[in-house]
Amino acid sequence: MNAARGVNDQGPRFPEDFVWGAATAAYQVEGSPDADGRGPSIWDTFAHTPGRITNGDTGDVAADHYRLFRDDVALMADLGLSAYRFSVSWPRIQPGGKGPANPAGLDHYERLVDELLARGITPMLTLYHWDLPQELEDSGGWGARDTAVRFAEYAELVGARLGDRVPLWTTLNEPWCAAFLGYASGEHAPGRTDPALALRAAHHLMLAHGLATQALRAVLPPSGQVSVTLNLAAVLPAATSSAATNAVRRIDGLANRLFLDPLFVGHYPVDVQQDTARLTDWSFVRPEDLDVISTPIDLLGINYYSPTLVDVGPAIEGPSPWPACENVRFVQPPNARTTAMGWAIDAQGLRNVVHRVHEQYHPLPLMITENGAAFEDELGVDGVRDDERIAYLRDHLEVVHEAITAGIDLRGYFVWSLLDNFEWAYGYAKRFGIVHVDYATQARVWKDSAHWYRDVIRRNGLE
Ligand code: GCO
Repeated sequence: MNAARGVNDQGPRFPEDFVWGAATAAYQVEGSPDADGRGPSIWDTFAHTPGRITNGDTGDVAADHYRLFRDDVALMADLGLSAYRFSVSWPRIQPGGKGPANPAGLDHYERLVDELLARGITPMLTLYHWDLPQELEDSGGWGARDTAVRFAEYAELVGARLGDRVPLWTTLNEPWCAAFLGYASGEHAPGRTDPALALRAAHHLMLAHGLATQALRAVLPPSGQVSVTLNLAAVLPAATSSAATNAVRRIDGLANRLFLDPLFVGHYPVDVQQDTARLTDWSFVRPEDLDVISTPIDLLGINYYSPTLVDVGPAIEGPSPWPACENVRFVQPPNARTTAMGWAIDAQGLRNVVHRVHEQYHPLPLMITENGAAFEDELGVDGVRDDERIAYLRDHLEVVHEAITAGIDLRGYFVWSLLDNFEWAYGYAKRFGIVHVDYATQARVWKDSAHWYRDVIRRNGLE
């Protein structure tokens, strides 16, 4: 046992080329909302709407990553990261969501990419992590088919500038959240509560993915890899009744198959279309759309946090991110340990998701593009003790290792998140970082989990 923080060589080892990363997203970390010609996004509008965000927080400063990125890249190098997953803010590139690129916006991300490459860190670039230019929302947002076309234009602009240096591209982060939290429950920007519109939005997001994939293929070198990132749910019944089993089918349909089927099977799940027929006739889907959506990609990103247990119960009125599921209720697993978000901790859910995708969809290589947890971190004189986060990360990495051992082509893991950041409707009240951010001073303080993660990367495995 090496005395240096328990670095030993007894635990499971990962493949030599396994990608060890950390993830962030533009609106959650950058700040500088008006710098260099950036236009407003739907998250600027939403966060500045009273009552939407805990404590009235906004992303106006966040972790000031737009200005401090060089220091943060140095921190990534100290961690030993082999990759950094970040998102480009669309309204920095096209302030109004259309037309020629804003050179200063592209210049910023070129500086970030060059800084990463200079440190031997692979950039993984997400084109859309929810910050739609407000002008496009004003013209219908994801409810409008034209937004998908605008997204492909944006993808081409970024791909043309950075395609020679960025090897890993993700079109969308979590289209389920963008569609159903944004347009059905209204918990996220743009704050709409129209389930039929949310289904339209989900389709146009997937169409945008397909069109952007085609646009990227035209400008990337053959080595460029294109992916999409889905927050897939490990849905289980909370009871042995047929009603609970049907609830599983419905939530699995909306959370998982609504995205996986058009990508890898080439059509939408019929049962979901039947379940939602009273909301929409799905005429927004044109015959040629599914061929576009299922344009081949090179990698599937999976974000996983917590299992999903469902049963049936009295109809729940009011906005919900689950169209036509009024009588489905979500159940907390009994005696489950939970994170500061109230999310149950169970790494078996990650196992279920990865094996299901592998067995039922035979997709291309996989990456865990987000996994992590918020806990009530206390900043002490010598850093932050976050043993619960270390335990969470270790449990989930053990599942990742088991999946690889079982023959699943799982190529990398990105911890969410590198830094404490703006946690959407929760604002800064929830801290997911392995590095603490003092928002008053912007000081970065490594939590114990950062030291632990660095050791995992150094030994390429678990203790
Ligand atoms: C998501 C988003 C992240 C969140 C993280 C914690 O998965 O919801 O990609 O932006 O901050 O997941 O909720």
